[in-house]
Amino acid sequence: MESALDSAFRTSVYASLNGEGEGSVNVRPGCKQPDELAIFGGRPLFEEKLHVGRPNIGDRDRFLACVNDILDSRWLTNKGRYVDRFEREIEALLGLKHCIAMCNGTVALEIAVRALDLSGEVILPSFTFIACAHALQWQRIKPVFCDVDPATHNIDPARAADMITPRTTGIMGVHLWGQACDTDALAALAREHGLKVLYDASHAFACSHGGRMIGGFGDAAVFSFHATKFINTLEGGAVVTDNDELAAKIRLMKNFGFSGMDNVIYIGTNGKMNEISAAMGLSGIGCLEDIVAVNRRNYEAYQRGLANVPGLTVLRYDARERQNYQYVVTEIEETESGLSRDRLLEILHAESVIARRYFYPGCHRMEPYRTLQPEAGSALPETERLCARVMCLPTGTAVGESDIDKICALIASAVDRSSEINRRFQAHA
Ligand code: T4K
Repeated sequence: MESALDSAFRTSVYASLNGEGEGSVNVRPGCKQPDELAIFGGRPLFEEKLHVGRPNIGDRDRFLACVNDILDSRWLTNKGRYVDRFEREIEALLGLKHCIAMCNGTVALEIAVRALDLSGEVILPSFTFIACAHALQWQRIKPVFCDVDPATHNIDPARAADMITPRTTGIMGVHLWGQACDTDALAALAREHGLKVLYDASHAFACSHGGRMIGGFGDAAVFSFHATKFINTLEGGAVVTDNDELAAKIRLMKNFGFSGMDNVIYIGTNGKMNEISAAMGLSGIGCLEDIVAVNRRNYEAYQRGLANVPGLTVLRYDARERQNYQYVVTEIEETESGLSRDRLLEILHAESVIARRYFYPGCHRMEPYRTLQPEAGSALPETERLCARVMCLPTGTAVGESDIDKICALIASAVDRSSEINRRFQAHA
């Protein structure tokens, strides 16, 4: 039975969530008293875990029909029809001359780095997935970690300029969360210093910048089509470019350097995408607008639901651009919310809401970089700040609007009772 106090508390939380005054009688599912929280022994809000990065499945029937066709044809990989169609559809969608599909985004990055003849030092953000740094270090290129713009979370061109040395050969910008880097400033920097620009556009498939599709900036760009990405090929990636020569080199490199049967003319590796992956990607592209619509609906539900929570902001997307809304990125300012990001994360995880601290703790704090570059953090104050504040919330086609309402109400009620929650944490410690 709910006590009068519980009921008054729920009412006040609901009212504060909706900016209403006293007297509201609504109770919002998800609101919890501290002693109802799963972290303190209560029943979790969700029976099944809600994940960040639950795959978007696309058109299942179309996919399964393609799989049957692939099996019937007994053509599973190596210059197959589905990979070819996948590449052409991406070229058309992005308005680019070349898409070279690969087995994953990391290999695509490695091949692009090599095809661009990068060496010595390459400047990139630390606030990104570790694959970016590894793709360089793997080829004995030093990743030079650069700070980010706190508003966009993307590489800060002014800080990048400070990090250029005679050994610098390129810049790897990452269009984080689907939002473009400052491509004009980076292009100007690259021109001035004779550098190559490679973009990691893994988060930015089907997003635009200044009305142009992302993928068309820099010397080349890389996409990831991992299961967790907006469009997935189970595992997969691609390099896109308008440069014919570079594209030809990359095509050789991803297929052992083969140019026709029995004829190897270049050093290469095996970066090929298989046919079933391409079929999965095609079924996703066929549903692209539907997936965007669900992501956008979810994003807007979070925005509404969290609008009045003190100390919590949801990263805004530029409504003038095409967005995929694949990530719901929040920042938590503990001095206002009363709860640290990590405490809130613990609370959410106990409730089966598996929010993620992307990209904690920053590449520079992971091996081998932590050992190789122990001082790197001193040049990365914004990165360090973001690593302690950012939390991504579950979204995608596996998450419903009512789930989001509950998650928002839960967060709001936890922030509302932060002092008591903190006392309980201390008592349990
Ligand atoms: N550049 C950037 C900026 C990237 O974000 C990434 C990858 C890359 C490059 C490299 O591209 P790939 O080589 O991966 O194509 C995940 C992904 O593994 C990784 O692909 C992704 N970025 C990164 C942001 O997230 P983890 O360590 O968080 O993965 P994991 O296994 O914890 O999965 C994330 C969540 O997704 C889980 O909470 C559960 C859910 N999930 C995952 C899979 C695989 C599912 O529900 N179903 C699934 O099948 O790195």
